[in-house]
Amino acid sequence: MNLRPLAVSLAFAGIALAATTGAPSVRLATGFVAAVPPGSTTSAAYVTLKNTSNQAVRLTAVKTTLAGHALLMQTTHPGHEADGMIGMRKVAALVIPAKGQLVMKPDGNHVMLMDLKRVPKEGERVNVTFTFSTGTLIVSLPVRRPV
Ligand SMILES: [Cu+2]
Repeated sequence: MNLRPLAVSLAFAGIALAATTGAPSVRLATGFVAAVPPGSTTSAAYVTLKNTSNQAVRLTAVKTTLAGHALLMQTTHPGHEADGMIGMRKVAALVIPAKGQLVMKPDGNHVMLMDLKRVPKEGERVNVTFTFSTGTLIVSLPVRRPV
């Protein structure tokens, strides 16, 4: 009995599995988690994500052990601070255009970190898991003050 062909096919199966779960066609260009004062219960993460594929990719969920909930949000009425109408709304997904990028920033799209389990300290790194229509990406983000 020759076991070699079986071992080879299992090895290929392993490679195929890794490719389908670990290749969302998106990479992190830059990003950070905002440092917040002691006692804070919310913070935010801001990332720039690049889509390397020829098709639009949807970012549908974010998760981190730092926070009870992480929500995708858009800032509404940016630039109308005088109205006192700066607001945020939760969105089901943010789209990264084909061969394009999604830029998050304090007055724009962001990931709201709610129900903080602890206050993120400036200089530490936090693991954040991004779920896309194409797969999952886990990144390590530094904690710093928003500019
Ligand atoms: Cu928000």
